Amino acid sequence: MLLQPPSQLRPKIRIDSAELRLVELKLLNPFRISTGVATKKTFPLLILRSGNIEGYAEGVCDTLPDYLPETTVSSMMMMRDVFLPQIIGKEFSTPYELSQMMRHWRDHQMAKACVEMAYWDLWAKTLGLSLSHALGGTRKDVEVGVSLGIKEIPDTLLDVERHVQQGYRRIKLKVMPGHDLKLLEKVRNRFPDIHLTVDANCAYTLADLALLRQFDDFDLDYIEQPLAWDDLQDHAKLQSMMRTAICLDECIRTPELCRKALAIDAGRVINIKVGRVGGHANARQIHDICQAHDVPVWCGGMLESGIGRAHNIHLSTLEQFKRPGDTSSSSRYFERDIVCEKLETENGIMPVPSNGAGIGVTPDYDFLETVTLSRETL
Ligand code: OSB
Ligand code: MG
Repeated sequence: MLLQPPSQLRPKIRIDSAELRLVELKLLNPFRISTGVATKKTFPLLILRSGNIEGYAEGVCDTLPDYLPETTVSSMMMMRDVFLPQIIGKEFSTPYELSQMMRHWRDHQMAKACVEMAYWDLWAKTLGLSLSHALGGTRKDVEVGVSLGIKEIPDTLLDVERHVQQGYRRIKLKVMPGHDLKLLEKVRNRFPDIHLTVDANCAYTLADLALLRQFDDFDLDYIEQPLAWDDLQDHAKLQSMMRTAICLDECIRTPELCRKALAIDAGRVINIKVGRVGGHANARQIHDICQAHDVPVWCGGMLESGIGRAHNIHLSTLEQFKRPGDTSSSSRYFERDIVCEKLETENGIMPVPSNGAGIGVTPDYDFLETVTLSRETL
């Protein structure tokens, strides 16, 4: 990527105004993970305006701090009261400049990401580039898998079967204590050849070592975030005692944490979520650190609408994204999405959205109006 873009890629872009909405979409199916169940997706949607160009992004925060500490309220507050007032009316030449403005504030990665991502879209559109190209990506489409929420085992078997038939390239099962080995045994017996992974969302501790080591029997591509969201040390200990690769999600929130994790072999695969790590610049830096360590990465998801999903797909076109991502078809999540374009896979392949420059999708403003809970202009 263009960490120091040449002068022709440094247009002065003045951020004239911002529109911050809170949007709510009903999920087609409840999504249960070890920390709880989601029946709807409530998220901040940010529109940055410069002249007649609009840049879009969505926040990946949850209503309550059950994935990471950030919440919808804290994220909206940081954008409205801190980040947006710092950038509106100002000119930026690159997303790195803007990212730098927010750097000294601690944490709030999801709020920072939302602001930075909307600017990436503006920047790429001003340059007439697809976001993928602006980020340094090359692929025209990306491989995807699915993340299946916790259900009764027979229902999960049907879920797996349906998605394998649809051609998804990897099946990820959510697990938790009491819902793990028996599930894996049934799924593995029935589907001996699929790429299979599990995600515990921090539900275990090292006291479960004997149990976790039995996961080695199921030929998993990796086990995602078995231990605490703020841990690296115990993951390193667990990795040293398991054959299966550990994939880190929650505990990688900055490039620094990624560097430290790889230095102690706390994981051998990294799930990159652009929202979790504070934006595309950090995502790209984590990507580069992993590339230097020959550690594969893949793009995670947070049940995003078409705006966040499009950002994720563009990011996934970078070289080190060597495992299928979680950016599956929008129609798996929502009856109707807030963008005009379809984001659908065919045989486990998601095309990079390309309706114009930037993220390549456009809001369906009429529908968006009907699912907007609040809206403010800054
Ligand atoms: O841990 O990857 C996760 C959804 C919400 C919170 C955390 C996670 C997830 C998913 C869903 O696994 C991925 C998706 O389909 O968007
Ligand atoms: Mg995860």
